[in-house]
Amino acid sequence: GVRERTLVAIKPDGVQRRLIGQVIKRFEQRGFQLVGLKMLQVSEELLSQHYASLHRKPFYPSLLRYMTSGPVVAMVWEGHNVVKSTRLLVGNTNPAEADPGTLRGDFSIHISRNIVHASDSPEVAQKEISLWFQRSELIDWECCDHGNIYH
Ligand code: YYY
Ligand code: MG
Repeated sequence: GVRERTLVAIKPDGVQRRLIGQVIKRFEQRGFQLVGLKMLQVSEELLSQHYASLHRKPFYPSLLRYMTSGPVVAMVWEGHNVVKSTRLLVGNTNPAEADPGTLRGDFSIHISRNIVHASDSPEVAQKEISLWFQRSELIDWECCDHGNIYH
């Protein structure tokens, strides 16, 4: 539906490199709607839950160090097909495989510094949103251009 939501996080490298505006701009210009936004220093506890499926990967310890190395900007974006569209907009996990025009394809080179996170399915998105945000931090609102973006 039009109310599908996904979690997007600008990772510490994206924040350090002053890419917050560039990332937000791509979602705004597409027509997606922002329903949650905050800057935070992520705890190991949160990350351990967020990346639960990666605990046994060889890169996990360095992923944890990187993701806690500085502040992250977490967002929830809403819209039709937003989970799939966001993955396409963000690009392949490995920037070397990410198409030009995608965030990773335009702003990163190495898999260990790929600037953004995006949920990979609607089910995972719901879990990640409830892990990262309180209900009270998410705003239900209607944008005035809604009728021009949807029929
Ligand atoms: O969802 P996505 O971020 O595109 O990739 P995941 O397979 O979920 O891995 C999460 C995160 O881990 C990835 O964005 C970078 C890091 N990573 C890595 O550093 N080295 C790898 N070989 C694979 C993933
Ligand atoms: Mg993932």
